[in-house]
Amino acid sequence: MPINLHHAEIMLSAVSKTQYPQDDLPEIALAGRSNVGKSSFINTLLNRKNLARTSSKPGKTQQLNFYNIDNQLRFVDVPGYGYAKVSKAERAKWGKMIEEYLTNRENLRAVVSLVDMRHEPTADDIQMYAFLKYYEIPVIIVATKADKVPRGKWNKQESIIKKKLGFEAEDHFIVFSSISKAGLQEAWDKILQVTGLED
Ligand SMILES: Nc1nc2c(ncn2[C@@H]2O[C@H](COP(=O)(O)OP(=O)(O)OP(=O)(O)O)[C@@H](O)[C@H]2O)c(=O)[nH]1
Ligand SMILES: [Mg+2]
Repeated sequence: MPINLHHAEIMLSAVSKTQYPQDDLPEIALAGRSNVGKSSFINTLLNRKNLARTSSKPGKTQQLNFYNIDNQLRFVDVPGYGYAKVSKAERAKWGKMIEEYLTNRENLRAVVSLVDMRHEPTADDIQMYAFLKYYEIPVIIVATKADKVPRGKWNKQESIIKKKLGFEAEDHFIVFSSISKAGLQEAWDKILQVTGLED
């Protein structure tokens, strides 16, 4: 059954597992540093301007936001890491929230891990990828903001990012832009594949 993207809405926000949706819809979580473009990725895939709240102010998303898509799958927008102006206590709370979700959630099919295509992955990016590999969670690396990188440099940036992350061939790598929509079809193809929704 094709997915009707018009039937997408925020379902709930949660900080701990008692608040998660209690059904068995497949979930795709979005991880990445603050301001990398997680919420923009969701909006681009759903062809909406502002369903997932985006902002030029980093650290805006503070909870796990569950987006229901046509009662067939969910995107889970995870608060970004690496935002400097966050207290130690808040960071610890954040870590606990993310870990609880990523390590226990049966609905989770894959994590879309976003990195900024213009730069080398940060220490946090590398740690996140290692964490996901450790827990054997399938990863889709999305190198975003590709509109800011000249096409002639795409291959080089991809190699640099893969090397720094220790990228494993079993995972998927997509060059993406919320502005140019590069990688949009590839992202959907992969998501439908890992959620078992492709026809
Ligand atoms: N040029 C360009 N800008 C982008 C792209 N994706 C996101 N942005 C911009 O980057 C900023 C942050 O985007 P968000 O989608 O809010 O980032 P986020 O990862 O959800 O941030 P937090 O919720 O704070 O963790 C916004 O100003 C977006 O317009 C992209 O593909 N290209
Ligand atoms: Mg966000």
